[in-house]
Amino acid sequence: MDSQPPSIELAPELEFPAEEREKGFWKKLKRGLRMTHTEMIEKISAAVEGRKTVDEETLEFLEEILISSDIGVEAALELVDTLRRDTRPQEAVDVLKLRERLVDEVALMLLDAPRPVVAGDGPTVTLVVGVNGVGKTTSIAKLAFRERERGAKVLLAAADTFRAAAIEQLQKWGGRLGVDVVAQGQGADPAAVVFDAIQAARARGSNRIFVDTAGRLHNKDNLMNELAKIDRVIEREAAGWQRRTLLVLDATTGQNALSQAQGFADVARVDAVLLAKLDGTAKGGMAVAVARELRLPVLYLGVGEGMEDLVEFHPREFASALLG
Ligand SMILES: Nc1nc2c(ncn2[C@@H]2O[C@H](COP(=O)(O)OP(=O)(O)OP(=O)(O)O)[C@@H](O)[C@H]2O)c(=O)[nH]1
Ligand SMILES: [Mg+2]
Repeated sequence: MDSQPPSIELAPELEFPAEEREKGFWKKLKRGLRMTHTEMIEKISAAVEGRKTVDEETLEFLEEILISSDIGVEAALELVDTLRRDTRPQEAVDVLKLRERLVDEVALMLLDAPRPVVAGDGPTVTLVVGVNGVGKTTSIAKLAFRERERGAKVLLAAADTFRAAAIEQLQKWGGRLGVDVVAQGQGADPAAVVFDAIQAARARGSNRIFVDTAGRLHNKDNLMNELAKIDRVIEREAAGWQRRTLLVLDATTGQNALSQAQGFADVARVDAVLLAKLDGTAKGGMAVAVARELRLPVLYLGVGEGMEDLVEFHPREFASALLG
Protein backbone atom coordinates (compact mmCIF):
# COMPACT_ATOMS: atom_id res chain seq x y z
CA MET A 1 0.00 0.00 0.00
CA ASP A 2 2.72 2.41 1.05
CA SER A 3 5.68 2.28 -1.27
CA GLN A 4 7.56 5.07 0.49
CA PRO A 5 10.71 3.85 2.17
CA PRO A 6 10.34 4.14 5.95
CA SER A 7 11.92 7.23 7.35
CA ILE A 8 13.90 7.19 10.56
CA GLU A 9 12.86 10.72 11.31
CA LEU A 10 10.97 10.59 14.55
CA ALA A 11 7.46 11.87 14.93
CA PRO A 12 7.42 14.95 17.20
CA GLU A 13 5.95 13.06 20.14
CA LEU A 14 8.74 10.53 19.90
CA GLU A 15 11.52 13.07 20.01
CA PHE A 16 13.77 12.72 22.96
CA PRO A 17 12.49 15.34 25.39
CA ALA A 18 15.07 17.53 27.07
CA GLU A 19 13.40 17.07 30.44
CA GLU A 20 14.03 13.32 30.32
CA ARG A 21 17.64 13.99 29.51
CA GLU A 22 17.90 16.15 32.58
CA LYS A 23 16.39 13.55 34.81
CA GLY A 24 19.24 11.20 34.07
CA PHE A 25 17.38 9.25 31.41
CA TRP A 26 20.59 8.17 29.74
CA LYS A 27 22.25 7.24 32.98
CA LYS A 28 19.37 5.05 34.02
CA LEU A 29 18.93 3.48 30.62
CA LYS A 30 22.60 2.82 30.14
CA ARG A 31 22.90 1.40 33.62
CA GLY A 32 19.96 -0.89 32.94
CA LEU A 33 21.31 -2.03 29.61
CA ARG A 34 24.94 -2.18 30.63
CA MET A 35 25.20 -5.96 30.59
CA THR A 36 23.60 -6.36 27.18
CA HIS A 37 25.39 -3.38 25.74
CA THR A 38 28.86 -4.43 26.85
CA GLU A 39 28.29 -8.00 25.78
CA MET A 40 26.96 -7.02 22.36
CA ILE A 41 29.73 -4.54 21.64
CA GLU A 42 32.41 -6.98 22.70
CA LYS A 43 30.92 -9.79 20.65
CA ILE A 44 30.46 -7.63 17.58
CA SER A 45 34.04 -6.43 17.80
CA ALA A 46 35.24 -9.99 18.21
CA ALA A 47 33.17 -11.12 15.22
CA VAL A 48 34.78 -8.63 12.86
CA GLU A 49 38.22 -8.61 14.39
CA GLY A 50 40.98 -9.51 11.97
CA ARG A 51 38.60 -9.51 9.01
CA LYS A 52 39.17 -7.37 5.99
CA THR A 53 35.65 -7.40 4.61
CA VAL A 54 32.20 -8.13 5.98
CA ASP A 55 32.04 -11.62 4.53
CA GLU A 56 29.35 -14.25 4.88
CA GLU A 57 31.00 -15.79 7.95
CA THR A 58 31.06 -12.44 9.72
CA LEU A 59 27.39 -11.94 8.95
CA GLU A 60 26.59 -15.34 10.39
CA PHE A 61 28.46 -14.43 13.57
CA LEU A 62 26.49 -11.22 13.80
CA GLU A 63 23.28 -13.13 13.34
CA GLU A 64 24.12 -15.37 16.30
CA ILE A 65 25.01 -12.38 18.46
CA LEU A 66 21.73 -10.70 17.68
CA ILE A 67 19.74 -13.84 18.37
CA SER A 68 21.48 -14.23 21.73
CA SER A 69 20.27 -10.77 22.75
CA ASP A 70 16.63 -11.96 22.75
CA ILE A 71 15.84 -9.77 19.78
CA GLY A 72 14.00 -12.67 18.11
CA VAL A 73 15.14 -14.90 15.27
CA GLU A 74 13.06 -13.16 12.65
CA ALA A 75 14.36 -9.71 13.57
CA ALA A 76 17.95 -10.97 13.69
CA LEU A 77 17.66 -12.48 10.20
CA GLU A 78 16.14 -9.30 8.87
CA LEU A 79 18.88 -7.11 10.34
CA VAL A 80 21.60 -9.27 8.89
CA ASP A 81 19.88 -9.31 5.51
CA THR A 82 19.92 -5.53 5.53
CA LEU A 83 23.64 -5.53 6.30
CA ARG A 84 24.22 -8.07 3.55
CA ARG A 85 22.35 -5.94 1.02
CA ASP A 86 24.24 -2.85 2.11
CA THR A 87 27.68 -4.32 1.93
CA ARG A 88 29.65 -4.09 -1.26
CA PRO A 89 32.05 -6.94 -1.93
CA GLN A 90 35.62 -6.03 -0.98
CA GLU A 91 34.37 -3.19 1.21
CA ALA A 92 36.63 -2.79 4.21
CA VAL A 93 35.20 -3.60 7.63
CA ASP A 94 34.13 -0.55 9.60
CA VAL A 95 32.80 -1.61 12.99
CA LEU A 96 31.44 1.79 13.86
CA LYS A 97 29.57 2.09 10.60
CA LEU A 98 28.21 -1.41 11.06
CA ARG A 99 26.95 -0.58 14.51
CA GLU A 100 25.43 2.69 13.34
CA ARG A 101 23.58 0.81 10.65
CA LEU A 102 22.28 -1.67 13.20
CA VAL A 103 21.14 1.14 15.49
CA ASP A 104 19.18 2.70 12.62
CA GLU A 105 17.54 -0.56 11.67
CA VAL A 106 16.68 -1.52 15.25
CA ALA A 107 15.16 1.93 15.79
CA LEU A 108 13.03 1.42 12.68
CA MET A 109 11.82 -1.93 13.96
CA LEU A 110 10.91 -0.38 17.30
CA LEU A 111 9.00 2.39 15.61
CA ASP A 112 7.00 -0.15 13.69
CA ALA A 113 4.55 -0.89 16.49
CA PRO A 114 1.74 1.66 16.85
CA ARG A 115 2.06 3.89 19.89
CA PRO A 116 -1.05 4.89 21.78
CA VAL A 117 -0.73 8.36 23.15
CA VAL A 118 -2.44 9.47 26.31
CA ALA A 119 -3.20 13.06 25.53
CA GLY A 120 -3.98 15.94 27.80
CA ASP A 121 -4.92 16.09 31.44
CA GLY A 122 -8.30 14.38 31.17
CA PRO A 123 -8.83 11.41 33.47
CA THR A 124 -7.07 8.26 32.36
CA VAL A 125 -7.60 4.76 33.72
CA THR A 126 -4.62 2.46 33.27
CA LEU A 127 -5.28 -1.19 33.90
CA VAL A 128 -2.00 -2.90 34.79
CA VAL A 129 -1.92 -6.61 33.98
CA GLY A 130 0.62 -9.41 33.83
CA VAL A 131 1.41 -12.79 35.35
CA ASN A 132 2.49 -13.00 38.94
CA GLY A 133 5.74 -11.55 40.12
CA VAL A 134 6.60 -9.66 36.92
CA GLY A 135 6.61 -6.30 38.69
CA LYS A 136 3.06 -4.93 38.32
CA THR A 137 2.69 -3.36 41.74
CA THR A 138 6.19 -1.88 41.78
CA SER A 139 5.65 -0.50 38.27
CA ILE A 140 2.43 1.15 39.41
CA ALA A 141 4.37 2.87 42.18
CA LYS A 142 6.89 4.10 39.62
CA LEU A 143 4.17 5.34 37.26
CA ALA A 144 2.37 7.03 40.14
CA PHE A 145 5.59 8.75 41.20
CA ARG A 146 6.25 9.89 37.67
CA GLU A 147 2.74 11.26 37.13
CA ARG A 148 2.71 12.93 40.52
CA GLU A 149 6.00 14.65 39.69
CA ARG A 150 4.37 15.97 36.54
CA GLY A 151 1.59 17.50 38.56
CA ALA A 152 -1.14 14.91 38.05
CA LYS A 153 -3.50 13.83 40.79
CA VAL A 154 -2.98 10.12 41.11
CA LEU A 155 -5.24 7.46 42.55
CA LEU A 156 -4.42 3.77 42.91
CA ALA A 157 -6.99 0.96 42.89
CA ALA A 158 -6.09 -2.22 44.75
CA ALA A 159 -7.94 -4.61 42.44
CA ASP A 160 -5.54 -7.46 43.16
CA THR A 161 -7.74 -8.76 45.95
CA PHE A 162 -6.36 -12.27 45.72
CA ARG A 163 -3.94 -11.85 48.61
CA ALA A 164 -4.16 -9.48 51.58
CA ALA A 165 -0.45 -8.83 51.19
CA ALA A 166 -1.00 -7.49 47.69
CA ILE A 167 -3.42 -4.87 49.00
CA GLU A 168 -1.02 -3.94 51.80
CA GLN A 169 1.87 -3.64 49.36
CA LEU A 170 -0.05 -1.12 47.26
CA GLN A 171 -1.18 0.77 50.35
CA LYS A 172 2.39 0.99 51.55
CA TRP A 173 3.48 2.48 48.23
CA GLY A 174 0.54 4.88 48.36
CA GLY A 175 1.65 6.03 51.81
CA ARG A 176 5.23 6.49 50.71
CA LEU A 177 4.19 8.41 47.59
CA GLY A 178 1.45 10.38 49.28
CA VAL A 179 -1.19 9.24 46.80
CA ASP A 180 -4.66 7.88 47.51
CA VAL A 181 -5.30 4.13 47.41
CA VAL A 182 -8.81 2.74 47.08
CA ALA A 183 -9.09 -0.77 48.50
CA GLN A 184 -11.53 -3.30 49.85
CA GLY A 185 -10.81 -6.50 51.75
CA GLN A 186 -9.14 -9.64 50.51
CA GLY A 187 -11.40 -11.63 48.22
CA ALA A 188 -13.48 -8.60 47.25
CA ASP A 189 -14.73 -8.34 43.68
CA PRO A 190 -11.98 -6.52 41.72
CA ALA A 191 -14.60 -4.85 39.53
CA ALA A 192 -16.24 -3.43 42.67
CA VAL A 193 -12.88 -1.95 43.73
CA VAL A 194 -12.57 -0.33 40.31
CA PHE A 195 -16.10 1.02 40.66
CA ASP A 196 -15.19 2.60 44.00
CA ALA A 197 -11.97 3.97 42.59
CA ILE A 198 -13.78 5.72 39.75
CA GLN A 199 -16.28 7.29 42.15
CA ALA A 200 -13.42 8.39 44.40
CA ALA A 201 -11.53 9.84 41.45
CA ARG A 202 -14.58 11.86 40.46
CA ALA A 203 -15.10 13.12 43.99
CA ARG A 204 -11.44 14.02 44.50
CA GLY A 205 -10.66 15.27 41.02
CA SER A 206 -8.02 12.63 40.34
CA ASN A 207 -6.91 12.39 36.73
CA ARG A 208 -4.58 9.37 36.72
CA ILE A 209 -5.98 6.09 37.98
CA PHE A 210 -3.79 3.01 38.05
CA VAL A 211 -5.47 -0.33 38.65
CA ASP A 212 -3.40 -3.14 40.17
CA THR A 213 -4.66 -6.58 39.14
CA ALA A 214 -3.96 -10.12 40.30
CA GLY A 215 -1.31 -12.13 38.54
CA ARG A 216 -2.62 -15.36 39.95
CA LEU A 217 -5.65 -16.57 38.11
CA HIS A 218 -5.84 -20.28 37.66
CA ASN A 219 -7.20 -20.29 34.15
CA LYS A 220 -7.75 -18.19 31.09
CA ASP A 221 -11.55 -18.11 31.39
CA ASN A 222 -11.25 -16.78 34.87
CA LEU A 223 -8.86 -14.08 33.79
CA MET A 224 -10.92 -13.16 30.76
CA ASN A 225 -14.09 -12.88 32.84
CA GLU A 226 -12.45 -10.76 35.47
CA LEU A 227 -10.86 -8.36 33.02
CA ALA A 228 -14.04 -8.14 30.97
CA LYS A 229 -16.01 -7.29 34.09
CA ILE A 230 -13.55 -4.54 35.04
CA ASP A 231 -13.78 -3.26 31.48
CA ARG A 232 -17.56 -3.07 31.66
CA VAL A 233 -17.37 -1.08 34.88
CA ILE A 234 -14.89 1.35 33.35
CA GLU A 235 -17.00 1.72 30.23
CA ARG A 236 -20.14 2.40 32.19
CA GLU A 237 -18.76 4.50 35.03
CA ALA A 238 -15.97 6.31 33.28
CA ALA A 239 -17.43 6.93 29.85
CA GLY A 240 -15.37 9.50 27.97
CA TRP A 241 -12.27 8.93 30.06
CA GLN A 242 -9.14 7.65 28.38
CA ARG A 243 -8.39 4.07 29.11
CA ARG A 244 -5.48 1.76 28.40
CA THR A 245 -4.26 -1.67 29.40
CA LEU A 246 -0.59 -1.86 30.15
CA LEU A 247 0.96 -5.30 30.15
CA VAL A 248 3.96 -5.74 32.42
CA LEU A 249 6.57 -8.24 31.24
CA ASP A 250 9.64 -9.42 33.11
CA ALA A 251 12.51 -8.78 30.72
CA THR A 252 14.67 -11.42 32.36
CA THR A 253 12.38 -14.19 31.17
CA GLY A 254 12.96 -13.82 27.43
CA GLN A 255 10.86 -16.05 25.24
CA ASN A 256 8.67 -16.96 28.19
CA ALA A 257 7.56 -13.36 28.56
CA LEU A 258 6.60 -13.29 24.90
CA SER A 259 4.34 -16.31 25.30
CA GLN A 260 2.77 -14.77 28.39
CA ALA A 261 2.09 -11.63 26.42
CA GLN A 262 0.46 -13.69 23.70
CA GLY A 263 -1.69 -15.35 26.36
CA PHE A 264 -2.87 -11.98 27.63
CA ALA A 265 -3.48 -10.63 24.17
CA ASP A 266 -5.72 -13.64 23.55
CA VAL A 267 -8.03 -12.85 26.45
CA ALA A 268 -7.88 -9.09 26.77
CA ARG A 269 -7.20 -5.97 24.85
CA VAL A 270 -3.58 -4.99 25.48
CA ASP A 271 -2.50 -1.52 24.40
CA ALA A 272 1.12 -1.34 25.39
CA VAL A 273 3.93 -2.96 27.32
CA LEU A 274 6.03 -1.97 30.30
CA LEU A 275 9.22 -3.99 30.25
CA ALA A 276 10.31 -4.47 33.86
CA LYS A 277 13.58 -5.68 35.34
CA LEU A 278 15.66 -4.49 32.46
CA ASP A 279 18.47 -3.92 34.91
CA GLY A 280 20.65 -6.84 35.90
CA THR A 281 20.77 -9.84 33.64
CA ALA A 282 17.94 -8.96 31.26
CA LYS A 283 18.67 -8.93 27.56
CA GLY A 284 17.66 -5.63 26.04
CA GLY A 285 16.76 -7.20 22.72
CA MET A 286 13.43 -8.16 24.29
CA ALA A 287 12.05 -4.73 23.45
CA VAL A 288 12.56 -5.44 19.76
CA ALA A 289 10.90 -8.82 20.03
CA VAL A 290 7.87 -7.22 21.71
CA ALA A 291 7.51 -4.62 18.97
CA ARG A 292 8.23 -7.09 16.20
CA GLU A 293 6.50 -10.27 17.22
CA LEU A 294 3.67 -8.95 19.34
CA ARG A 295 3.15 -5.69 17.44
CA LEU A 296 2.85 -3.94 20.77
CA PRO A 297 4.58 -0.69 21.65
CA VAL A 298 6.89 -0.60 24.65
CA LEU A 299 6.11 2.56 26.59
CA TYR A 300 8.24 2.24 29.71
CA LEU A 301 11.21 0.34 31.03
CA GLY A 302 11.69 -0.71 34.63
CA VAL A 303 15.33 -0.45 35.64
CA GLY A 304 15.33 -1.13 39.37
CA GLU A 305 13.19 -1.59 42.46
CA GLY A 306 12.83 2.04 43.49
CA MET A 307 10.04 4.43 42.56
CA GLU A 308 12.41 6.48 40.41
CA ASP A 309 13.64 3.49 38.44
CA LEU A 310 11.42 3.98 35.43
CA VAL A 311 12.35 5.38 32.06
CA GLU A 312 10.09 6.32 29.22
CA PHE A 313 10.88 4.33 26.13
CA HIS A 314 12.28 6.17 23.13
CA PRO A 315 13.04 3.83 20.21
CA ARG A 316 16.01 5.67 18.81
CA GLU A 317 17.69 6.27 22.15
CA PHE A 318 17.04 2.72 23.20
CA ALA A 319 18.62 1.35 20.03
CA SER A 320 21.68 3.44 20.59
CA ALA A 321 21.93 2.50 24.25
CA LEU A 322 21.82 -1.12 23.11
CA LEU A 323 24.28 -1.02 20.22
CA GLY A 324 25.63 2.45 19.76
N1 LIG B 1 15.56 -5.35 39.62
C1 LIG B 1 14.28 -5.02 39.45
N2 LIG B 1 13.35 -5.56 40.25
C2 LIG B 1 12.06 -5.23 40.05
C3 LIG B 1 11.65 -4.36 39.01
N3 LIG B 1 10.30 -4.25 39.06
C4 LIG B 1 9.90 -5.01 40.09
N4 LIG B 1 10.93 -5.62 40.70
C5 LIG B 1 10.92 -6.56 41.83
O1 LIG B 1 10.22 -7.72 41.46
C6 LIG B 1 9.53 -8.27 42.58
C7 LIG B 1 8.05 -8.46 42.25
O2 LIG B 1 7.48 -7.17 42.05
P1 LIG B 1 5.94 -6.87 42.26
O3 LIG B 1 5.74 -5.45 41.86
O4 LIG B 1 5.48 -7.27 43.60
O5 LIG B 1 5.33 -7.84 41.17
P2 LIG B 1 3.79 -8.16 40.88
O6 LIG B 1 3.66 -8.43 39.43
O7 LIG B 1 2.94 -7.09 41.44
O8 LIG B 1 3.62 -9.51 41.71
P3 LIG B 1 2.24 -10.21 42.16
O9 LIG B 1 1.35 -9.16 42.71
O10 LIG B 1 2.69 -11.19 43.19
O11 LIG B 1 1.69 -10.88 40.95
C8 LIG B 1 9.78 -7.31 43.73
O12 LIG B 1 10.83 -7.80 44.51
C9 LIG B 1 10.18 -6.02 43.02
O13 LIG B 1 11.00 -5.20 43.82
C10 LIG B 1 12.68 -3.80 38.14
O14 LIG B 1 12.43 -3.03 37.20
N5 LIG B 1 13.95 -4.18 38.42
MG1 LIG C 1 1.37 -7.18 42.76
